[in-house]
Amino acid sequence: MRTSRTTIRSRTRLRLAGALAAALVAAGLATGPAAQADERHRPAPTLAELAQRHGRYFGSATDNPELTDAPYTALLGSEFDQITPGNGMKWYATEPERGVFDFSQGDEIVDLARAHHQKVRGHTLVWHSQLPDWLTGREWTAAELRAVLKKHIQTQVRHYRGKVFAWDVVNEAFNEDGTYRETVFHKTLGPGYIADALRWAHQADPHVKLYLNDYNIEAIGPKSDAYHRLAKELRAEGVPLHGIGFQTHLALQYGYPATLEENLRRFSRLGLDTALTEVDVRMQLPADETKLATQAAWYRDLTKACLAVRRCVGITLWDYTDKYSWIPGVFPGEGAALPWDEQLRPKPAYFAIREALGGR
Ligand code: 9MR
Repeated sequence: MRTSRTTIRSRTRLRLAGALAAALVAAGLATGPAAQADERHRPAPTLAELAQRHGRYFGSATDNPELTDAPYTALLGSEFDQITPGNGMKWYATEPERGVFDFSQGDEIVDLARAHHQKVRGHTLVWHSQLPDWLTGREWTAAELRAVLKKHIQTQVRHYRGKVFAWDVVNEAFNEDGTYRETVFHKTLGPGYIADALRWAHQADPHVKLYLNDYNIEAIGPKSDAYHRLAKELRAEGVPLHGIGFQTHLALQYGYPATLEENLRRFSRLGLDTALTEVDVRMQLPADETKLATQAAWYRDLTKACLAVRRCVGITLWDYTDKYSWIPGVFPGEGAALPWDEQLRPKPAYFAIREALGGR
């Protein structure tokens, strides 16, 4: 087929006009009925996109057994820009026998996150819970346990170097009254195990952000005071601590932590990042409209608290759907804690988060 010069020229003109129109629409400059219709049909920005406008991430925990649920992983992959493995990077999973490492569960989640351009928070290196039997089933001398702890931390941090942007290095180190929790690590090594753990992790990956993480520290009180004191000391000694993770497992029956924003701010003033790392807001079942509305207000308020504090870097839900929440298994009669229900339908809390992030 012969094509004349005029046809080529007019095709080029058409193509240019199309490109120009697309650019105008993208820049929000196009007006008229067509552009307005386009605006109406544009998919709503995700929580991640809304959070990014504030320089924050919006993430969710997930767990390996759930990854076969396709509708679940579709939302996980599209709505969030950060993933935290709920269990897959814990000690029992990664070093099931002394010196024998298995990173398959964590790797599966890292691979999934990479496929969706999501970043990963590493959770967790040192915790008194979910430890392997070989560690809990015998006594250790301080020298032995130090060697075990150092090897565990450094092997795991090295494996995930460049793949996770932050680590919960020590999880849940304090009691409610602000005294040290009597864990195998504290009992055997003394409180210095925390500074050591941070230093060892830093040696293994000098770029990754290192956090201490705990629950019931959202409000100002004895437990968060203990973290404030420790963080100040560690910073003064030059120990590589970069952030504090506020798990934020809230429950309607205990009231909203009204000092959250002020608390986040006092940690920022120490030069630390903060993050809401395991957010859920549980209630006594059955859920009803009033409880769901209160829950939505709490999600709105905690999101706003993080946005109000410059160094609060992001928010992570402890999974995003009631279908996979840990709450009913641990607190019988309680649940409905997440912004999506068991059928993956968004609840009032989801819309409240959107609104707090400036979306509609
Ligand atoms: O979500 C985790 C759940 O699947 C486990 O059964 C549970 C065991 O304690 O741990 C859950 O995650 C915890 C997290 O690692 C640390 N903070 C408290 C979380 C809820 O227990």
